[in-house]
Amino acid sequence: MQKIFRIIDANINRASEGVRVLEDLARFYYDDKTLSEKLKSLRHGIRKGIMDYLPQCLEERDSSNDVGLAISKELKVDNKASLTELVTANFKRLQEALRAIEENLKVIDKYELSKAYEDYRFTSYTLEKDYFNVICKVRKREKLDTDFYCLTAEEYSKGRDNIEVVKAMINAGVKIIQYREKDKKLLQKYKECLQIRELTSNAGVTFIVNDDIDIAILVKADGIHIGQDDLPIEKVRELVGEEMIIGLSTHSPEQAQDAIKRGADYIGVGPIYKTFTKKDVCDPVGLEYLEYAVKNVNIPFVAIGGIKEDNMQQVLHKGAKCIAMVTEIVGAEDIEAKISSVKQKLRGDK
Ligand code: 3NM
Repeated sequence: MQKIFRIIDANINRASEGVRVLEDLARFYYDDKTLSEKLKSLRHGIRKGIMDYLPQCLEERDSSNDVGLAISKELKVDNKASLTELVTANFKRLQEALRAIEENLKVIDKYELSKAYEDYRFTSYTLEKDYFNVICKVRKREKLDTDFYCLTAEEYSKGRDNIEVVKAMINAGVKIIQYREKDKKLLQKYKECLQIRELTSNAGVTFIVNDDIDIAILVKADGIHIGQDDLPIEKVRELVGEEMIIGLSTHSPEQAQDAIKRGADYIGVGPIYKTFTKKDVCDPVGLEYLEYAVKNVNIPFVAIGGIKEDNMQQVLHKGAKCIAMVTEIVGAEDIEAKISSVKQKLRGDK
């Protein structure tokens, strides 16, 4: 029975090493204090729990004669294609090791201690979910990390269709495009979104669908943008999951705070100036609400509504990090040239 300690020892190491990989990623890559602290405490617990039996564990340790080592060296299944896979693999390693410790402690009548390792296993399931949410949040922030946001509006596009307009936006280097069509039939919108999804995916451009949650899910858009009169954010989140970006149009400080509390990933702040593009929108909130947002909104936000090449400097001077334009872009004679000129101003070039 002493040899059971060899299994326990191997699995204590396996579990602790797995946690260490997760902890370092949480700490140095994802910069998440809460997660790294929880993982650290778990790692200490796993190591400490077995301290009384450390002599037996070390006595039975015989790593150089481990028959599993040669097999493991030849296997390529542990190549890590992505950070998510790395995280998942290490949580699985941790959970399997904890289960092995748990079962083997029972074999040698350490029932109480076995229960402690069962608790650690359950802690790890919760942490895995928390970890996944942190990864989603970071990914979504990366997808929203741009200073210029474009939207479609076929009726103002000078006879060009949305696909042509989107191609021009992509060619000009736009990093976020929202499909916004209020009066088209659902099937038509779905077909256009399918095409735009392919174009944006190929170009690494973030694609957001306005209003239609079903279309956003079906075409695997990066995000959904909704308004104040649409379904509550929490319910939209239930439908689209953690990975999808949810954006919400807001028109006042109260709406901004409410959106943050409810889990919006970004908000629209507007209309900054008079706009004729959004039919049912309130009067301009001017630069005042934007000033509030710059000081108090701690999630990404995009200034929108009546913004043109010739008034964008005012918006930037107020501190907006990202601006959106609809008619100024889709209605331009030469969309690519217009975007290029706007981007120059965003960079601060003359
Ligand atoms: N949302 P343009 S204003 C889609 O205030 C949209 O939430 C707004 O179009 C808001 O750049 C707007 O042509 C229309 O003025 C913006």
